[in-house]
Amino acid sequence: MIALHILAALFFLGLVLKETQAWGYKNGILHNSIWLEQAAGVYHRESRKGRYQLTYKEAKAVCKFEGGTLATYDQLEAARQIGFHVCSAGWFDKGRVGYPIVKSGANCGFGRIGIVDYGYRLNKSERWDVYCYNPNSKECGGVHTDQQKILQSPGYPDEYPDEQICYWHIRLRYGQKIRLRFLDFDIEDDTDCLSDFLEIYDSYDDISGFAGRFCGDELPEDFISTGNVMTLKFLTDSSVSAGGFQLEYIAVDPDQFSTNNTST
Ligand SMILES: *[C@@H]1O[C@H](CO)[C@@H](O)[C@H](O)[C@H]1NC(C)=O
Ligand SMILES: *[C@@H]1O[C@H](CO)[C@@H](O)[C@H](O)[C@H]1NC(C)=O
Ligand SMILES: [Ca+2]
Repeated sequence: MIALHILAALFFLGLVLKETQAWGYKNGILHNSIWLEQAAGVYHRESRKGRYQLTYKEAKAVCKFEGGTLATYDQLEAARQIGFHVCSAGWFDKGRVGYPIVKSGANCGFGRIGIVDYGYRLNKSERWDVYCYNPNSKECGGVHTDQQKILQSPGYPDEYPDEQICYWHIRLRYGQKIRLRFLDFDIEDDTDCLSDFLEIYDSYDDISGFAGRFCGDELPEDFISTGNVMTLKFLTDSSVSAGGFQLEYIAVDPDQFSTNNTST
């Protein structure tokens, strides 16, 4: 019995020591690189029609469409602990509704920090956004944690299909940045890119950190993230396709930040 207690204590101490090395504060947010992989698969989605349009059944379908499931409370909390902050209430596992808040603000989360939890909803016809979990990547979007990778529109180098919704979430190690470089670019062109477009977000969701919307056949400039996460969103409408795009992302380590990237 005593031996067991000692073993348990040693085990716990080992965990604590292992954990502390990986923790760090940045912008007042506690980040933990160990949790990164576990939390990487959590993401927020809204309906194509806009905010707060999904019933519970539709929310489940949205996650399933991308090969995922509704996120559990623990997955959402793990993601929040490493900086996942979204100011929109969404369905998650077992018909619960809430959203993850990292930084308190007057307009969001009632000044609280944590999962703002609306509880288990009795009325599953209510309309909210959704939080999904999918740790695996697929051709159209997915969560990517590799240090370097080529991403491309579905079907590339053939023309992309109509009615696509792809989100690529890139999450690298805490401290790293992400550098995007476009290799090929051809998306149905129109003023304001309303038909088909690729959007870049300097964040882990498609709500904050909007950094640009692109269409046409001009190669967008390289882009470097401010943190270790980035989101790319590719939407196509119901007619007219084009050649699609191919881009490469590369991890930039802290010691490379000072190097100015004037080369292309
Ligand atoms: C459930 O929610 C929907 C959408 O808000 C509403 O139209 C409906 O009346 C609600 N049903 C009940 C039984 O409250
Ligand atoms: C990078 O560019 C900035 C502004 O152009 C300059 O002030 C800085 O010295 C440059 N850093 C290096 C390492 O070349
Ligand atoms: Ca189109």
